[in-house]
Amino acid sequence: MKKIVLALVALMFVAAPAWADVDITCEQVGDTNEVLNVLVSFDASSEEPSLVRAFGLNIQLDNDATILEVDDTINAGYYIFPGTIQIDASTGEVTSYGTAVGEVSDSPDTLPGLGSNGITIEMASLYAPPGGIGSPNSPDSSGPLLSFKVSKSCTVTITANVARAGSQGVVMEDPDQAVGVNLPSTCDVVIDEGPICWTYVGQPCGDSDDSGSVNFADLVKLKASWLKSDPDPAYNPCADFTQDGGVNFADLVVLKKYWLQDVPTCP
Ligand SMILES: [Ca+2]
Ligand SMILES: [Ca+2]
Repeated sequence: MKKIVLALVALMFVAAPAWADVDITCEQVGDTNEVLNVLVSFDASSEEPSLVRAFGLNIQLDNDATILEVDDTINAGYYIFPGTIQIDASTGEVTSYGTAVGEVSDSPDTLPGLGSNGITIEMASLYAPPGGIGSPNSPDSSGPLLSFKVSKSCTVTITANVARAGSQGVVMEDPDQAVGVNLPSTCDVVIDEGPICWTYVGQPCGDSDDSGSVNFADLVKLKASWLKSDPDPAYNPCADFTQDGGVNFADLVVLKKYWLQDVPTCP
């Protein structure tokens, strides 16, 4: 009898996956408007047996700063975006992998998205056969997850999106595996504040007023600031397309280059 009990205990021990620890961190990686300035990383490497299958995280800024852009391509393993992926129903082919930024229409507790101060991230891996580290196409067990760009200084808080990934914010490859997720309480981003118009997507291409195109209105602003520099009150930073503190020939060159063009995004 004792042997049977021991055998059962041994079986249970084998069957129950080890506890997994997943650390999620965020850090500032740049201090200008030129770069994606916040990096979110993860580390699930402290325990061997399992990998993260999916992340569902809320990223919230503490003030009216906005999230302008997300790069969800920096981790090759977590390239499936269940909230926005599009699949052709007749062929089963993926027609668009979408974006990691979840849509409110997909789940009601989703944060508003790009252009607001909160986004919900949903990223998943897809590899087969399941089997953990070393299986074909398995993702890394640690590394960068995504980066994003905020418009001004703020404090970032990352929490679990419960509807998408449960109270821990991650789904393990083995759904029975107990997991403890360490989310950062906060992560401060300090940006050398530029004028708000420097965050307009087309401003570096000559769109001083965020109208989406470069035209006479932008030329008028450039002319009014011509050869003026900060802190001259006549200096209008919105007409400073090179964002170097002065309006001069270099800014005129930019305006000329994109003259009468639409610049919804600036290359
Ligand atoms: Ca314009
Ligand atoms: Ca300039």
